[in-house]
Amino acid sequence: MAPSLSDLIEEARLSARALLDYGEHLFSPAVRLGVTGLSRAGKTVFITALVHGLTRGGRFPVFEAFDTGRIARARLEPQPDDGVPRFAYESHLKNLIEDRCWPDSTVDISELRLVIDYQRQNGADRSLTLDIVDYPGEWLLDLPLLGKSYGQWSAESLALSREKPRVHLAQDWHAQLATMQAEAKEDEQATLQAAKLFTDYLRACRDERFAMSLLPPGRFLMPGNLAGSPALTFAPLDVAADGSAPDGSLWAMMRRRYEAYKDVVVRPFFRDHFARLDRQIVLVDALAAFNSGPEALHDLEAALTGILDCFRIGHRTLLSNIFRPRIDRILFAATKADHLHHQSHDRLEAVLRRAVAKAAERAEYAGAAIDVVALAAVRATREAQVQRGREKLPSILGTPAPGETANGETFDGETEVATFPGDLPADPEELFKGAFRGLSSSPSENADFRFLRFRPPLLERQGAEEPALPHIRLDRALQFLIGDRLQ
Ligand SMILES: Nc1nc2c(ncn2[C@@H]2O[C@H](COP(=O)(O)OP(=O)(O)OP(=O)(O)O)[C@@H](O)[C@H]2O)c(=O)[nH]1
Ligand SMILES: [Mg+2]
Repeated sequence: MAPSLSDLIEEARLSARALLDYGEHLFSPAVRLGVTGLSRAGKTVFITALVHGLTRGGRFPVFEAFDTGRIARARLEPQPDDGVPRFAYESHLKNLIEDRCWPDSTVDISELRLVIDYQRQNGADRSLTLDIVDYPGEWLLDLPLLGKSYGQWSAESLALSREKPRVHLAQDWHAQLATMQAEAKEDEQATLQAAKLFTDYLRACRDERFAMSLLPPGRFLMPGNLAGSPALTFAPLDVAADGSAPDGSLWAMMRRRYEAYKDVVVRPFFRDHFARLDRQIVLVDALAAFNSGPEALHDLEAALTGILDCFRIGHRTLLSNIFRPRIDRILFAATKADHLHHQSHDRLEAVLRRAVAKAAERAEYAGAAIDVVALAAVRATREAQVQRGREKLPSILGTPAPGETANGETFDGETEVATFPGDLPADPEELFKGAFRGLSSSPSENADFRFLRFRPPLLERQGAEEPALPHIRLDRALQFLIGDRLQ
């Protein structure tokens, strides 16, 4: 297909930006690390723990440059991108350490600059600038829309909404859809109604019981300052994927707005943020999918495939040799591993590896190295063996957040309890075959997994020193993401 004028302009902008970044990097080595994941995956906690560990001296035995003492210090510098909010590190850290509560949900992109002074293996002193960019995974899942027409997107969205368990949640929207004539005259009120019912359906899919992951367009559930604008007021119609819309029709209006969404939301994100990343970590809350049931796990798998495809999208949609998407390392991390006994940590990793396996082959082909890890950026639990009858069960100890309930008991946020969250199977295939029960199909007492939300850990202070935050495998993530840049 011949490139359109807008593709060419887009490419020229990208090339100019890439050259500018390249010029800056010539003089001081830099890495732009993207941290993404769907809502509540653990992005804010991950970045806070990572920055705290590097600047205040965490325990990172597997992060070689740190462990061997070659890192002299790491310090925060002013956030360099004038149009992007600074990551509110200090207030997130206060939440975790002083208040012992988790930081609030963040809906926008934010950025933080960390400079690491280190000694090269040959003895020379150097500094590495690490720009950390926190952005919603929902924005990433929008990138595939760039390659889809309104008709294709409508057909795919409708097909997905007719699968279980989505079809039950889509009833109201489907009923309204059946009353709309795509070729009739454009109608603002019908479109508003359709967009509202479609958004309600997406929101219901995201609910904890169903924990669906694949819900584009991402801004429908996090509209920010675009709420109510035409670019966010459209919905799928039951039209032929390759059909043509009559002028002035409802169909033409929906299609125009879908294209506006790509122009106003998706392209700027691709150009200003995604295309500038060097490394990427994708955080995944696999436990939320286990909690919900087999359909949520399959949906997560589809979302991860969609995410990995994004890392190849530049190769297909951009033309020049000057600019290439630069991401050369992608780490998939299952977060909140502290909810499981350590015997299950490798198993959690195996589930994630299985979920990204097929898509990973394709991305590796496109030039990026991929790895998988199960981690807890902040470890909120300890381990214990609990006697139940004759059996000793490997359990975890933690302080459930106030209001959490288990076996009819509601916790006050002060008492520590031992729980048995459930074991993951040795063979991940068992989960993918659907051999487990979750909240989407059973009452909570029959679900195979039960994860309580714990408060952040109580830390012991020694003198005025700020205590290190305990973690699980955060150092392995660091080694993969930046270890090679500190050689
Ligand atoms: N136990 C434990 N819980 C965690 C950890 N990381 C995140 N959580 C839990 O997951 C929730 C979401 O974490 P955030 O870091 O706010 O997630 P996010 O991806 O930034 O979420 P949004 O800003 O809403 O997109 C927290 O409120 C905690 O309950 C962890 O390492 N251990
Ligand atoms: Mg956040």
